[in-house]
Amino acid sequence: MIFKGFNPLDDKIFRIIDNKGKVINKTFLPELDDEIIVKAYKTMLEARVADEMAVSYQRQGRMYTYPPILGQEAIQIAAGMIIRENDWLAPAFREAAVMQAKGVSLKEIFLYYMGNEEGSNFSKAHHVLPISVPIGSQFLYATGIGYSIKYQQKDEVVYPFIGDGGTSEGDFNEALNFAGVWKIPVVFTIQNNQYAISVPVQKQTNAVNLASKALAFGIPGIKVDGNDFFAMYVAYKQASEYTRAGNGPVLIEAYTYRKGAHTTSDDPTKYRTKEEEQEWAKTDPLKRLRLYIEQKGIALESDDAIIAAYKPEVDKQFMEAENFKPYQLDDVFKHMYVDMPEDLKKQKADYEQFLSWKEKRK
Ligand SMILES: Cc1ncc(C[n+]2csc(CCOP(=O)(O)OP(=O)(O)O)c2C)c(N)n1
Ligand SMILES: [Mg+2]
Repeated sequence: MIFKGFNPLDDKIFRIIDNKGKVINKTFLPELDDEIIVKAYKTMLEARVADEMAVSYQRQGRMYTYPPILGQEAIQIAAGMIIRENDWLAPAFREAAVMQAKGVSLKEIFLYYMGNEEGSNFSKAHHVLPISVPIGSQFLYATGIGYSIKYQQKDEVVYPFIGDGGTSEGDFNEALNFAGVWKIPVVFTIQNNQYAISVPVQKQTNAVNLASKALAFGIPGIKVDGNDFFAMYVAYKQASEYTRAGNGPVLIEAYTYRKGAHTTSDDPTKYRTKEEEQEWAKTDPLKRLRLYIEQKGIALESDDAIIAAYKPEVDKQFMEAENFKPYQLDDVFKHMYVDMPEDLKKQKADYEQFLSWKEKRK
């Protein structure tokens, strides 16, 4: 068990390949077939292509907002390889790649960021909660689901995701406490991308690292190099086996870097330096895995070829989202209450008035 050898208080990081793709921790290198490694790399690159295109569509004014996952691909693709069909995914909002691994379509993700209710209706995905923008809330849903799994003695695991900033929320701490007490089957992931919008993680906590938060709740925690695909894969594999066997929850701090902006409304040049970005660029998860693959002599197409083959698919999904029927105004209001409260009725009337004003202005 990697969790035994890595006490979070020692602030060691679990890593298998270095920035040059060289194996530095052979004991833990997973035995994966070449095709699986190639597929993981291609999926990571495809996630990056979709992400960059999403930012571009938003810049063209065709989507309201988008939170890029750029730089965080290894975590999400590794998780996607371990999460089973019947397991549960409880995402925050920076999880587009792991959501796709679980069956959510790009079209649905685009619809969501176009403000269409149908973007939360994952037609082919099983056991995926909607995107959660209120920071931390998904951790409580995850523990509730985990408790019911344990109660019903089902063979399922819950995978909630949160950011470094989210760990300061009460929800995060309550969820870990509850999960620890009841030994429920949850693998908690913190994507520590070093920032909560403009707040650096150093101002988020005085703890030695975020994995150490597990100790207060009596559960295993581990800090993993989130830009090392193999390390993330092994961490998820062992964490899922541990929790599936009835041992209770696990906390994984995936140490990474948000290479892009917080969302398309943010400008990171206002609060971080070029030097810092260049330093982190050396740890890029795709670059590292490609170097590993090349050194092993495994055949792999060029990035250009993979990108060219995938771009039309992203465009197709985007066009489908763009041409999707507009949602009914009623849908926005009617699903929460059996009897709509007065303030909602007023909001609806005001909005209808606004729409008719807009229509007349044309
Ligand atoms: C309860 C709540 N408070 C504040 C916000 C505004 N907000 C949106 S994202 C964000 C920062 C999140 O940072 P982090 O948890 O590190 O996740 P990241 O965006 O880096 O993935 C904040 C404060 C919110 N959405 N919900
Ligand atoms: Mg963050």
